[in-house]
Amino acid sequence: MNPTTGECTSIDCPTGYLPKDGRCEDVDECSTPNRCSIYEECINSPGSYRCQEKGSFCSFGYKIDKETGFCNDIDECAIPSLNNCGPMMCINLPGSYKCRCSAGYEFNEATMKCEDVNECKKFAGHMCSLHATCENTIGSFKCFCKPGFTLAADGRNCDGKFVFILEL
Ligand SMILES: [Ca+2]
Ligand SMILES: [Ca+2]
Repeated sequence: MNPTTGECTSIDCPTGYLPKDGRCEDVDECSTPNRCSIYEECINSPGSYRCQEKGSFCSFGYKIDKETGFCNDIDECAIPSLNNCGPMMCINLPGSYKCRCSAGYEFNEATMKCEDVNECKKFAGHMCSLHATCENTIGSFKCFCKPGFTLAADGRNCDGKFVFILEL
C-alpha cells in the first residue's frame, strides 16, 4: 500500500512476471521473436515459457494445424517414411495406423509377410457347399461342385440339377 495515494502497488514481482495495474502479470515471453529455435515453438506459461519441438504439443500421431490450433491426425499411410507397411495395405487410424494384408492373405509374424490363407483348410466345411470340393488358390479359393450340381452365382453353393432325385 502506498501511504500517500492509498493505492496498492506491487513492485516485487517474481521472475517471469511484471507489475501492471498494481498486480503482477505474466510476461508473454513468446511475443518476443526468435525466443526458440526454428524447429521449436514457444509455449507461454504463467511466469515462464518453454520451447518444444514443433508438433509435440499434440499427442503422438497428431500434428497441430497452425491455422486452427487443433491437433489433427497424421495420415501415416500418405507418408511412406511414417509407416512400415511396405506392400501391405496401410489403414490410417486416428492417432495411429495399421498394416493389413489384402483379402485372402494374412500376416505371418515369422516371415513378416502376407501369405495366402488356405481357406479350405482353415475354414474346412464352411467355404463351399457340402456338395462341393474346395480348392485353395493364391489369394482366394474355388469351389467345385460334385457331379449333378452346378455352381451357384455366389461361387460357393451348388444348385442341384435334378431337383426330384432322391438318394435311397
Ligand atoms: Ca493416423
Ligand atoms: Ca487361398
